[in-house]
Amino acid sequence: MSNKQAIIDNFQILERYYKQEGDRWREQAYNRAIIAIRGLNISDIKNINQVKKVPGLGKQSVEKINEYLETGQIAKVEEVKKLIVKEKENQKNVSKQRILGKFASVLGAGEKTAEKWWDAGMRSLDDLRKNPKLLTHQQKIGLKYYDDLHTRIPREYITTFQLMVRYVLAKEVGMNGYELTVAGSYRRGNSSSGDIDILITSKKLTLKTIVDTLKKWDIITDVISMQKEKFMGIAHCPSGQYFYFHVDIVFLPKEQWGAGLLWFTGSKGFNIMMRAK
Ligand code: DCP
Ligand code: CA
Repeated sequence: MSNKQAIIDNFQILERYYKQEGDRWREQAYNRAIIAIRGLNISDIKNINQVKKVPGLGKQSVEKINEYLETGQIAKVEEVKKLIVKEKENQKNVSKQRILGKFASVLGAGEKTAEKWWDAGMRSLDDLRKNPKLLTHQQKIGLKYYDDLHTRIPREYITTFQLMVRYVLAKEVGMNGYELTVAGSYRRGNSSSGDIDILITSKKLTLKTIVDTLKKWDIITDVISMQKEKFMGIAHCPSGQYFYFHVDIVFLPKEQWGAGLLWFTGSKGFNIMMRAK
């Protein structure tokens, strides 16, 4: 490589470094110097006298060129090179962390799953959606409703939803056939909630018949898991079908109602304190 090109390369490193440091004055000085060297009407720089008194080349730049001609490198460039590489790696790490964070926020995923997806070459939620083989049933649902599931549910919406569920269940077994309470943060009076937690007890209904009824009315759209006493899934208001949310239904025998209500109302921190006592 000619000295001329090598000096341009070195000055480009300095320009980038000072840009990174926010030193606009030096950044521009090296930018002007690069333009000046490129514009020189000589094929190479062999002697420092060739670049003295060139418009655009300040004292500092001439000194650096001299240093290069005498030693074959510029100390400042060697020093900042590593810092620039580090900054690049840093940016890479930041974006990797951002993607891992997003992956871990998918319903049913955690830090380990996020790492696994990263290692499989996944870099976005859309990459995941195109690779269903990497996903569990729950994660598929998490991706399908990703934005909705990360939107808080307004209190008024939960109130309306609850009325609708009460109406539908009353159609099945009458008003006195069951007891229902929305617990969780809603029962604690919060103005919005992350999901809807419903507690039900009934002598006439089972959890299965409740879920089947809500499915039939197009209120429950997806089942995440179904156990004897607990349902987890996705629901929406059929009239407002563009917003889907997470619903947990806990079904309890009447004699466990009080304890269940206490547990399911929380908060989590309060429950931990209570258990400690
Ligand atoms: N709960 C608990 N221990 C846990 C998780 C939950 O005791 N590890 C109880 C207390 C919670 C209730 O279950 O209040 C409902 O759990 P949620 O995760 O739905 O929490 P919240 O309803 O309190 O808040 P959010 O508005 O985020 O849904
Ligand atoms: Ca909740």
